[in-house]
Amino acid sequence: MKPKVTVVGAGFVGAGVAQRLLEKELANVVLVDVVEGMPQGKALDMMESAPIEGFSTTIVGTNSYEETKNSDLVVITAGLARKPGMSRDDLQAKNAEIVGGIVKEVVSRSPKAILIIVTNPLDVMTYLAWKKSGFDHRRVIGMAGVLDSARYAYFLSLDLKVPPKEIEAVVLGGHGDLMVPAPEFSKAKGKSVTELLSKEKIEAINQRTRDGGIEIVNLLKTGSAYYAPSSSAVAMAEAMIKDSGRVLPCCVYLKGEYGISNTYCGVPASLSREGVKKVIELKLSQESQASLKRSAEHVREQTVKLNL
Ligand code: TXD
Repeated sequence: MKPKVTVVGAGFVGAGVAQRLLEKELANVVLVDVVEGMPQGKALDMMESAPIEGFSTTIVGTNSYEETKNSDLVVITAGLARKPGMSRDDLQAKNAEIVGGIVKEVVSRSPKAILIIVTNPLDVMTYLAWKKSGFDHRRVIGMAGVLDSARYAYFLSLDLKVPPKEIEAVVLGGHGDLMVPAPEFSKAKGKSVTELLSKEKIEAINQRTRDGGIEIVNLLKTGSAYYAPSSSAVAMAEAMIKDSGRVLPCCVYLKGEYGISNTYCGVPASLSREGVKKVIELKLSQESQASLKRSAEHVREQTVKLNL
């Protein structure tokens, strides 16, 4: 039997996640949104592509949580997205209300599920979802590092003139302006980028990566990115569904790893059907380690504002 995945929020990212899960035949999907008719319409439209794409997985769209019962995985993408001039932190109060309410609905019906949080501000929303769910922290994971690392890899590929898939890139830290691209762990065809590019060039690419989200917001003007974000969430879901142990940068709860405690923050983790199997501790340069701590501190300051 295929796993059951609930996607909450049938907007740009949620619909993309649902479509990729279906087309990769990873799971049967329940797509939930508050807007009447919208998740039903998108689900029907996706099912009508099944004869063309040839997938045998199914999707149901709904405005209620009844159909979500006994999901193996729940991806939460509901909430406001940024518009030009907004930071991710500006979304916090409203999205905390939305995500808190959704977590209550899903965990009572799917007590064994793993939660993947996508809504911004990502690290704070993941902490909130963990607290509200009462789940073991290994089963509540945020998506940001896969996306930030993919952006970093793409920007590096442009300068190095190497196909993006041949680049390994690592971005750590919170999903915000203080994220930490780690060139010392980023490679092109197995060679460290620190040997291939000048310091100045690397710093320019690091900065474009930190600004990767707002670059797209400013182009789109009415919302934020969704193609790469939906790919990223599905890469995490795939690792867990296939119990592959794949190491991906994810927002996870830290208990002393990297010298950081009692906060969610982005670091590489191996993913399995249990959720986070293991946090991978890289030996960072002093500079990256200090930046990671600063980024985690910012997440903690923002999290405190929720008064959980
Ligand atoms: O790296 C990352 N984690 C991110 C995060 C990358 C891209 C987008 N990121 C964030 O995801 C973004 O800042 C937003 O907070 C979310 C969703 O972004 P998306 O682009 O999909 O926003 P949309 O298209 O506006 O969709 C949001 C949907 C919309 O259909 C609403 O009706 C719905 O959420 N919504 C709800 N659904 C269910 N239940 C409730 N309460 C609810 N409230 C709104």
